[in-house]
Amino acid sequence: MGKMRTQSAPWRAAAVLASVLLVGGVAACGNSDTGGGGAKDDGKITMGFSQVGAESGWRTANTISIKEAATAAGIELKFDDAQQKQENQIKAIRNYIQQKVDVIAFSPVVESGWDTVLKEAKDAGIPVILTDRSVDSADKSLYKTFLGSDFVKEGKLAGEWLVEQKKTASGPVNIVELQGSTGAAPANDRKKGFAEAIAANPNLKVIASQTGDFTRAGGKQVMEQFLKANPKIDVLFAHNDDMGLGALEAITAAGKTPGKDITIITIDAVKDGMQALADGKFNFIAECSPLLGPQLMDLAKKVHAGQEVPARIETEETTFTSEQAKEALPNRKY
Ligand code: GYE
Repeated sequence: MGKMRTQSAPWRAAAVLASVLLVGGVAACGNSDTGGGGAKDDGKITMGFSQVGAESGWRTANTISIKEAATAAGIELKFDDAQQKQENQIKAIRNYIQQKVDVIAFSPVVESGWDTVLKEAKDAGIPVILTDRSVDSADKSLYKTFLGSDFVKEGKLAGEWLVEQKKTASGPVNIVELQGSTGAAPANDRKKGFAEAIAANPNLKVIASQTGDFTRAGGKQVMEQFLKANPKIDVLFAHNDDMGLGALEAITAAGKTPGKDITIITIDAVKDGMQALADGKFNFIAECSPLLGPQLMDLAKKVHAGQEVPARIETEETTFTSEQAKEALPNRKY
C-alpha cells in the first residue's frame, strides 16, 4: 500500500489534470504572497533543488535527468550542488525558504539531522519532496513523499547472487566491501541488505569494510589498502560502480585479474560500470536508476496543487550479469 511503481496512464492523466487545476488555482489566488510559499503568481512553479554533489556517474545522470525534466515540465529550477556536505544542503534549503520557492526537493547526503530545517520549511508552508535518498526523521509530516530506490533490496540482490555463485565453496570466501559515504542511506542500507543475504552461507565472510565515499579515487585508495593488508581476497562488493572502477586500477596494479582472481559486484549500472561488466572485469551489477527527473516534476505539480501523493514511490530496477550487460549496453541511457 502507498507504493506506486510505474507511471500508469491514469496517474499521468491525473498529473495533467493537476497542472490544469493548478493554473486555474494560482490565477484565482491573485497576488497574495503568503501561504503555499509561492513568491510570485505567474503560474510557474519554482523548485529549489539541493543536490548531493557530483561524486559519481550516477549523480551526473541524476542531475541531467532533473534539469531536463524541469525544462520539459515548465518548472523553474533553482539548483545547488552541496559538494557532499550536509551544512551546504541546509544552507541551500534555508535560501530556498527565504526566496519563497513553491516546492523544495533534495537528495539528503546523510540520513540524520534534518528535523530543524525541515520544520522551518513546513512552518513556511513550503512542501518538501525527498528524492533518491531518505531521512530518518520520526515525524513523517515534515516531507510529502520519498521518491527513490529500495537500497536494502539492492544489497540483498547483490548478496543473493554471490550466495548462488559460491554455493559449492568448501572453504572460506573472503569478501572486502567498499562502502558509500558514511551515514548515507544507500551506504547503510546496501551494507545491511548484503549482510542479510550472505548470512545464508557461513563460508562467506566480510573481512574488511571501509568507506570509499562513492568516488573512483576513494575506491582506488581503499582497495590498495585492502590488497596490502589481506593476502587472500576472493570478492569485492562495492556500493557503487565508480568505487568498483577505481578499485580495478588497484587490483591490476597488484598483479591480479579483476573479474577472475577477484569477483566484483557493484551497484548502479551506469555506462562505465556496464562496460566493465560486459568486458568481464565486473561480474554482477544490481541496478539503481538515476532517472528520477520526470517523476519528481510530476510530484512537484501534484503537491503544489495540494493533492495527496503516496508517501513512498519506489523506482523499478533489475540486475545484470556480463551477458545481460552486453545486450543492454547499446540502449543504455546513462
Ligand atoms: O548509488 C551512488 C551515488 O544515492 C543512489 O549515490 C545514490 C548513490 C549512487 O553517489 O553512485
